[in-house]
Amino acid sequence: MTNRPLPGVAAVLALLTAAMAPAPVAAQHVRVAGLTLAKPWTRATAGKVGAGFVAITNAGTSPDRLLSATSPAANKVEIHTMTMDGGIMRMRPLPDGIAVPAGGTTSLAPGGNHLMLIGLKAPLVEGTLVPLTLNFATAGPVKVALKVAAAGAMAPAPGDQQAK
Ligand SMILES: [Cu+2]
Repeated sequence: MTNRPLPGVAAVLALLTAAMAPAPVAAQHVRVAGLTLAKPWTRATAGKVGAGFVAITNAGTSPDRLLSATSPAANKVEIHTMTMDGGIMRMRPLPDGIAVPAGGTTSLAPGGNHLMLIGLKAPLVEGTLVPLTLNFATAGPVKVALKVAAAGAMAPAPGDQQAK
């Protein structure tokens, strides 16, 4: 037995997944260059700022790094971390991005690291999809779509938990 991934199988699966996707931005689970981006989601808001979440798993043997992100739905997207400052949770940008270690998973989730969508051009409506491009040092740009959950949700909608 070997732990090495089978590139041929992964490529075929990626093609099948792409062929079955109903629209380019509808993918809920994206695999590219050894990275799997699972359950990209955000929350409904009528405000100008939103938070984006996704779990990034690196099945490869080399580390990668999420450097930046962009979305046509926002003026800019920052990568943020949450820190405790005198008992108060504060968030601050991570200008160097976030490491995605080889064989590891980097989770962007409520209460921790997240994507900050700043200057939303329209309200985020529950059930819709927000296009987003994640820029990785090695994998390059990866397009995902953030599924909009209810306002204040702490997890993606239940139906998305099984998304593959
Ligand atoms: Cu933030």
